[in-house]
Amino acid sequence: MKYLVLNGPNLNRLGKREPEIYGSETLDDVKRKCEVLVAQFEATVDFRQSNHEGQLIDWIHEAADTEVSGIVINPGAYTHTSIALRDAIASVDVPVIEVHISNIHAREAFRHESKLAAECVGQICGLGTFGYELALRKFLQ
Ligand code: CA2
Repeated sequence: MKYLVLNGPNLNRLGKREPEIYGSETLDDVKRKCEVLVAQFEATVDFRQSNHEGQLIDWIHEAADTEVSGIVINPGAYTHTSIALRDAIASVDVPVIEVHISNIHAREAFRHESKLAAECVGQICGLGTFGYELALRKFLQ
């Protein structure tokens, strides 16, 4: 089985600023943890990051055409704004789990709403980068 982990805007800065909100791990650290986890299940993971909405949409479409079994997405701030990403998730048969490192419900009001969550299997937030592993475990079970 192969899985796709997508990361949205600014997540390439993880571990470089705001450790009190996002922790001190870099996105490369998270990638390695995901790779180690899926290898235990003889699966593979393609871990990607983009600052561009259209690129994330193209990757979601590509997943549907390349037999990806599940997508884990941290859409970054596009979570709260992007009808286009929501439509992309709705347009594919691949199950999607939304992940946030921070607890978006305990932060500014504009972060409380997700435009994507209703089209996802579920949402994990506030559990730090462990959320990525939990989401993958759901697919791997
Ligand atoms: O908690 C999350 O994972 C978020 O998706 C992160 C987004 C934020 O807009 C969402 O509301 C919640 C922000 C990603 C930016 O990451 C940074 C990393 C290091 C320093 C500053 C920002």
